[in-house]
Amino acid sequence: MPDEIEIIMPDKGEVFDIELEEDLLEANRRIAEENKQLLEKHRIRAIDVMGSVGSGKTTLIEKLIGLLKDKYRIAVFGGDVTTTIDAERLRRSGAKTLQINTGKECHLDANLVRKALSKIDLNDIDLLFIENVGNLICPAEFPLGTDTRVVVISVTEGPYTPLKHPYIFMEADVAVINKIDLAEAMGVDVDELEAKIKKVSPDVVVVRASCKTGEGVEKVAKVLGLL
Ligand SMILES: Nc1nc2c(ncn2[C@@H]2O[C@H](COP(=O)(O)OP(=O)(O)OP(=O)(O)O)[C@@H](O)[C@H]2O)c(=O)[nH]1
Ligand SMILES: [Mg+2]
Repeated sequence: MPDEIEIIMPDKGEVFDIELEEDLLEANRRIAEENKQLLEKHRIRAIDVMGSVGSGKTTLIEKLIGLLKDKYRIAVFGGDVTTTIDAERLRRSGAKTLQINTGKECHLDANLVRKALSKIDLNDIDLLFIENVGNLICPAEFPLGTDTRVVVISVTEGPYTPLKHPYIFMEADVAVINKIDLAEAMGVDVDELEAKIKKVSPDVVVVRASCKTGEGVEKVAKVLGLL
């Protein structure tokens, strides 16, 4: 039997302690800044992977780990509401994995990430992927202290995602259009989808991928400056 996956959860009342502060978002930003400084001090690249439910976040991270595990010492925090399904998958890819369960929150926050950071040896890793909870709204408002934010959308969400959820694209440095192998079946024009992303967020770097086949994953690693 493999070791049990370690689970980080808010202590009873902990979420409310932060909410009692005047400005929840400001409190989150402050802790995110502390996380960022801590990560910088240890020279750790940290990447927040956001996107809707089922867009391919875990698959992308799995593929990136496969590509990069000989070059970097990699850790992953898997954010999810209650399960360890993703953490089990990610651990099989060969990275040190920790699950962060939010309980019922629809996003990770800097406080939970700070807790998770305190559980790993920061001298032992170079690269940290944080899979956020599948959601296109809430994670945008809660930076975690990573140096880079990636949003993964898939063609199976249809052609309107960037217009309906502009904020997550405005927050992201890189947008991955995933499942391009299914574009034709879905009747989604990938050029148009990319144009919509650029319309709401002109500076975001867009990469097309099929994380299932691996197409485009190397390009994602390159634009992240990891290859
Ligand atoms: N056809 C196709 N399927 C894909 C691709 N990427 C991921 N999938 C499939 O899409 C499903 C969801 O992928 P995940 O990687 O679990 O998605 P996720 O964003 O991590 O999902 P949550 O964590 O539940 O939000 C799985 O069945 C994957 O095999 C792709 O490029 N093409
Ligand atoms: Mg996942």
